[in-house]
Amino acid sequence: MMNTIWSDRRRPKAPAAAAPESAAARDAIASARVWLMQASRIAVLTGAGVSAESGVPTFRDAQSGWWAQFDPAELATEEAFRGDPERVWGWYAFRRQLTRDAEPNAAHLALAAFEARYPGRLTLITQNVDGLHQRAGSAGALALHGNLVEDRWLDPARSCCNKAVPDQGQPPRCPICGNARRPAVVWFGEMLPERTLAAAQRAAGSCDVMLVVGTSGLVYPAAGLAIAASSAEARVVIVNPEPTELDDVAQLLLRGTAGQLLPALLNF
Ligand code: BJW
Repeated sequence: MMNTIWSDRRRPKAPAAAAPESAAARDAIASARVWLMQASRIAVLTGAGVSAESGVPTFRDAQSGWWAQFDPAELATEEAFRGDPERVWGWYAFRRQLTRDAEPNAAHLALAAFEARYPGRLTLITQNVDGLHQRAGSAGALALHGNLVEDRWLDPARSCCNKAVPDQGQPPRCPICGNARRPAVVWFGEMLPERTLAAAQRAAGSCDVMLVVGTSGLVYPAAGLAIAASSAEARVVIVNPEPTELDDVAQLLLRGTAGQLLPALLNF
């Protein structure tokens, strides 16, 4: 079994592009603010980019993303875990520590403050497993892809599976049947939590405005929520320093970072 020491060997992240200061950019931000002020229901779909300014790596950014260094098929599938549990468990243990050391940034805090100011007006849907929205105060965030700090049984628990014995570097196992604990996240090919996804679909289908923040829009069914919102006549606003797969469904593209733009959009 390969004994991997996880370290951060990715190249340093290039500085994010500053929010454009042009008159057109200012007008676009002003338009988005008006839409948000007028909206009774706002849905926000976030991805890894919203945590980038907290120092948590994204998946697909060309130099700094996890998939620039590792093959997702070897780390983010059940097959990978069964094939090399020590390697996958080690990667998650490394990421758990990394996110424990991270703090919510201005984007997480702006969303949480808005929810506190206008209870029930904003539904936060996140693909992130890092818990930073929740730590910022967004307790009701709909976490589509699970939670990095929790784990669960790999196979349906049997009557003997009530104790997991830790094992150096390996996932803890039931001492009787060998069932293993695995991270409580959603890997490729796995179903999303049914009720959470249904609540997200309801929010997407009934919102007046959807903000799509810090996601490449490549992963389904999460990306389909922006398409559903657009089909239901919501205004879709994308906040991202780079182009995304969802740009075609957006009415406004705000090219800047989440930490710069969300406080400016939501401070009313
Ligand atoms: C900034 C910034 C700053 C940088 N500010 N922005 C329909 C069509 C095609 C394929 C499928 C389909 N339906 C299902 C599939 C298969 C698959 C899929 O979507 N594959 C595609 C890749 C092609 N989906 C699934 O398997 C899902 N399950 C499912 O559908 O079950 C039913 C089913 C099963 C089998 C067959 C068919 C149906 C499950 C998906 C689970 C995704 N899991 C992961 C790992 C979670 C655990 C972990 O963390 O380890 O979730 S993969 C990874 O991608 C993670 C993320 O949540 C997810 C999305 O990534 P995200 O957040 O968009 O990050 P990036 O890195 O891609 O983008 C970051 C963005 O931020 C960039 O745009 C930057 O520019 C930007 N950014 N700094 C703002 N400061």
